[in-house]
Parts: sequence; C-alpha cells; structure tokens
Amino acid sequence: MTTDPAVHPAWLPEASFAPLGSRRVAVDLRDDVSPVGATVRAEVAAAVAAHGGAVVDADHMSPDVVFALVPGDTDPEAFTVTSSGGAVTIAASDARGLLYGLFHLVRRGEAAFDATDGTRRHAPHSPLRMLDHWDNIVVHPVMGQVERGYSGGSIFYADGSVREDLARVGQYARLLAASGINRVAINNVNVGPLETRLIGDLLPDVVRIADVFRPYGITTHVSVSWASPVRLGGLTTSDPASPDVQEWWAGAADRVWAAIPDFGGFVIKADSEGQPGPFAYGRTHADGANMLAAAVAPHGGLVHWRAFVYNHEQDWRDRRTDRAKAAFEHFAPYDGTFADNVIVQIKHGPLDFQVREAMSPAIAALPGTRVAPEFQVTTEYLGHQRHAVYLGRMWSELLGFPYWGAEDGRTLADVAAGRHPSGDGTRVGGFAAVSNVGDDVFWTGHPFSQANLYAWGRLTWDPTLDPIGILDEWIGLTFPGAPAAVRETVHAVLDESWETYELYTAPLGVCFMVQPGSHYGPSPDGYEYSPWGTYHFADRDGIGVDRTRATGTGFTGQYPAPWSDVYESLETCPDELLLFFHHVPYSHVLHSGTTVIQHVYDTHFEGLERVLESVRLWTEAEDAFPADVAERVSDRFAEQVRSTTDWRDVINTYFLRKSGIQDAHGRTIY
Ligand code: GCW
Repeated sequence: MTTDPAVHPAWLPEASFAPLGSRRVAVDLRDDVSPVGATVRAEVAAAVAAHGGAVVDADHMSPDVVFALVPGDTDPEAFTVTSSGGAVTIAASDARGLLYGLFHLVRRGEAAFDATDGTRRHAPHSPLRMLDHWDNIVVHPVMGQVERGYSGGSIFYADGSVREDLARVGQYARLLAASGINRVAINNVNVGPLETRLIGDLLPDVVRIADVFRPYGITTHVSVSWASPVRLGGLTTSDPASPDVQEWWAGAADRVWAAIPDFGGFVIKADSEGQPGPFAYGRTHADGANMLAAAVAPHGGLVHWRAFVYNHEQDWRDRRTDRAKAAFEHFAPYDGTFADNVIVQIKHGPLDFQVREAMSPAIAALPGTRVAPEFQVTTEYLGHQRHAVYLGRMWSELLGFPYWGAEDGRTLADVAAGRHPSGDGTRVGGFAAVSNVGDDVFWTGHPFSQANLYAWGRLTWDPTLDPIGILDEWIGLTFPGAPAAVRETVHAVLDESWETYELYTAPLGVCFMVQPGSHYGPSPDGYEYSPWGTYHFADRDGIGVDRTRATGTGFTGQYPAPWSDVYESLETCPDELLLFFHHVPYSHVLHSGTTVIQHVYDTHFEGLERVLESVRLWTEAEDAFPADVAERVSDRFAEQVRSTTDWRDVINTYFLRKSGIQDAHGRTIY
C-alpha cells in the first residue's frame, strides 16, 4: 500500500480512508494467513495510523468496525454488512470478501456509519472480472509499447523487459480491487517473439508480477501465441491433433503452475489479424481451445479464447462477405463442444468497439458455452482519451440489452453469468475488457478517463448499477472535500458525453469513418476500399450496409427473435442502428421525423455545440479543481475542440458532396 506521491491517487486518495481510519477497528481473521488477509490487516493498520483511530480487540473493546471471517458463504468474494447502532460489521467467508467489504466502506465514507440497522449481502455478478492489457514488452514499431494505449508507456514493461520496480503495479492492483476487478492479463493478445517467452524463460518475471497482484485478490493471466510449440519448443508444428504439441502444452502448463500455483490461465487470439491458429492445420477453434484447455485443466486453469475471428484480407469488391457475421459463423456451430474451462471471449459488437454498433449475435448463440463479453475501456474508437468521454452509460446499455426481448428480460449480463434461456445454468462466464492504463501520472492520459476504469470495475461487480451514480461515486472519491462546483462540472461534462461523441462522429450506426491505422479523427472513406471488411457503401444516392435477409448479407438472421425481425424491417429498426442494417437514400425519413441527411448535419453541428458548452462550463469551474488536473484537462479540451471541429466539417462536407442536398438551415458546410 505504499503509494508513490508523484502518481495521482485516482479514487483512493488518503482522505477517502478517514471515515474508517478515525474509528476503532477490530480485525478478526482467526488463523487466516493468506496474502489478502495480510492486506486487510495492513490497510486497516495504515488507515487508523493516518487518521487517529485504533486497532482494537473485538471481544473487549466494543469496536466501531469489525472485519470478521465467518464460515458459511459459498462465494469467497461476497461479504455482508451489518449496521447496528452506528457500528458496522463486515463478515465474509474468505479474506477476499473482507477486502471488498473494506473498499465498500471506503467508498461509502461516513454514510456507511449512518446507515439504518440491518444486514445486507454483497456479491459479485460473476467470478471472472478481467482486464486485458495490450502491453508489449518490446515497443512495436507501429503500435508502440501499449497497443491502442493512450496513457504513456506500460506499467509492467520498460526497455525491453519486465520492470524491476513493480511498485506502480501494486498501486494499480489496489485501485482495481477497490473497483471490483479480480483478474488481469498482462500482455498483448498480439504476441510477439519476446512476449511468447513469458511462459518460457521469462516466467520468473511473471512470478514477480503475480506476487504483486495476489495480495489484492487479483489473479494473473498471460496471452499466449498459438505458435508457442514452434517458437519455444522447437517443434515443427502447432497442430492441436499432434501428440507432441499436446504434450508440449501440458509441459508448459506444468511449468507455469509450478511457478505460480494460483495462476489464472491463458488468453489467446488465434487466426485473427495475422496471429497463428488452428486453421493452418485444418482444425477448428473448438479443436484449438479444447487442446489448450486439456493442458491447463489439471491445474484448474482457464483458457480465454477470443472470438475476434474474421477475414481481414477481404476484397472490397466482394459483396457477399460481411465481417459482422464472422464470429457467429466461426463459433456457433461448435456450441456445446467447448471444454468446461474454456471461456469464449466475444466483443460486444460484431465489428470492433465502435461508438454505436449492433450487439454481437454470437453472444446469444452459445447456450452451452461459457461466454465472456469483451469491452474496451481504452478508447480506441472513442477519442483516445483526448476527448472527455464517459463510457458508463454505454456499457450499462449494452449490459442490459435484452437479447430475447423485453418480455423475456434476460440480458447480456445474464448470459455472462450463465443464465442463457436455452442453457442449463452451469455455463458461468464473466466479463473482460481492455485496460486504459499506462505509466502516465494520471494513469489514463485524460484524468476524467479514470472514471471509465472505475466504472468498468463497478459494473462488472454489479451490472445493474446506475452509471451516473457510479460517476458520482468516482467524483466524491477522487476529489474529496471539493466544492460543489467540481461535482456539478464533472457531471455536466461527462454525463451525456458518450451520446455527444456519437453525435459528432459516425452517424446512425455507420462504422469506421476513422483514420486508418490510428483510428483517431475523421476519414469517411478511410476503410471503404480496404481489406478490413468495414464498409458503409455511401454513394450519391444513399448510404448504409444492407444486412437484411431479404436483400442483403443475411446478418439479421443471426439474431434471436424479436431482434431478427426488428432489425430486418425498416419500419422497426431503431434510428441509431439504421445504417448498420439498411442501405437507404439520404432522403429517408427517420422515426425522429427528420431525413438521414438532415440528421447528419444537425447532429454534427449539435455535437460541436455541446463540446463548446462543456468547455465553457469547464473554464468557469477549473479553478476549483486541483491545479495539475485542471492543467491536463484544459490541454485535452483544446484538442477535443480542434478534433470535434474537424469531425463536424469533414463529415458534413463529405455528405454534402456525396448527396448534393443542402442543409435545411443553411449553415456553413465546405
Ligand atoms: O480493435 C482492433 C485493434 C487491434 C487489436 C484487435 C483485437 C490487439 O485495432 O489493435 O489488436 O482489435 O482486438 O485483437
């Protein structure tokens, strides 16, 4: 819990421990000797030392707070909070539950001690709440140290090796535990030659990282290369049917778990964007996943097998291929055949973390499989942490998506927890997301992007939480004792910032109007004639991708009812996804009553207006913020205004030139 004063404390500033630390606290862990138990003791000791409280004996000294290990609860991460006459008892069956209970008290602050008498149990939605780091050990010539990272270098790696000093990772572990995350994959899913060696001669470095995560209840995972048997083992093949390959993986797993007995498992991106995989040997993804799963099963390990499999060498002239269909096609046929310890990790959308795209139908198509929807906390397509964009609302909407309609009610979050309507209830998966953290002093580049990391953790613990409530928590924790203007301003800037970003970028579910490569800034045709399979088909008459069964790619047929019909029909397709599912003329009238072309103009003018209003509010209030935060946020806003202006003008001009239809309000378009 040593914190580097040069690094921003994020949602755990010392002041947030005052309500707990100023009280008389008893810690009754019986004979627990776990690293997490030691953390609970150390956190309490440090808090009372800093804030004038005391560690007392539960039996004799009527403490204000008790942390007690009590057998019974089958979920080791669950805890109960009992309030009685101003005193609070946190009970759990495992030290991990107590640690979450401790951070619950910190989060609630004084309010935790004003609660009315009673007992409430808190338990996570699912046991797999993971962050994936796309960090490279070796700086990649194009992607840099952290692929799609906008927060400086890696907290794990520098100068071509794992950092000697992992104190920063320890601080990170603590922040993650305080938000609800319990697993971290430490390296990029695009695994380079050196990174392949993390399960070989670099294993001692992984041991060091796992040692830093463990005391905060965080399990370490590694991304592996499918080609490891060749790259590391000197074999001539990685064919999953080869006994030599199977033996090699079993041996590799033995070595990893011998070094790290509580290791989590392997994450793998296979046959995807140039990464090797089982296709080369005529094998399926089920063959590949199950072979790895057999190697790690004796150790209780998991395989997170990514479903981001599609043809990235597509011919744009070929209108039959639809990238959106790929994950379903590659995985749905194998439902029920994946081993118990395989987690199929599926991006929430069928394309790639766009500001607005349809839900992935693959997530709903695997009732006999453990599924982990994958999200992106880093903002690859949402402004690179230069734009102030809070994602809590977006995630909340996605997590609550009723895959089988409102009447059935089961959501994406339910599927992740194993509650698929056609499932047997045993296929419990979880959540994964790409982290947005780097070695930046604010962790996340834009200080406000810390709120995304915090919100992601909180939503994985409880997907039904109100995202604006989570933001409010984050503000209170991050700016303790700040004047009301701070809270009001952050809300004014962030509450609807996802919607604002959607307004000024790609409209109505059209995707990928971004600069190729960087994915920052507008480029309407950037990917239009490329091999990546990401098209919008704009011409002088209209725009959008016909994904209907009647006349298009047939993608709508991958959805369960009612969505297969809702999206198929122009009458019922929601406006915000219109161009994801249909190709329409610019004069098409939306449900909102306006035409497609006028919607494009209106939203792009409004988007910039909203950003300018945020800047105005920010400028009024910035002096109320800590000076370092104010300086960084002001810098970011300057870039956001420049970039948003670019978006407005490039998109509006593109559509005016394509369509020849003037803005009904005669505003300036170039
Ligand atoms: O979104 C795309 C990114 C790639 C990334 C890939 C993936 C790690 O542009 O940088 O590679 O997705 O998810 O594998």
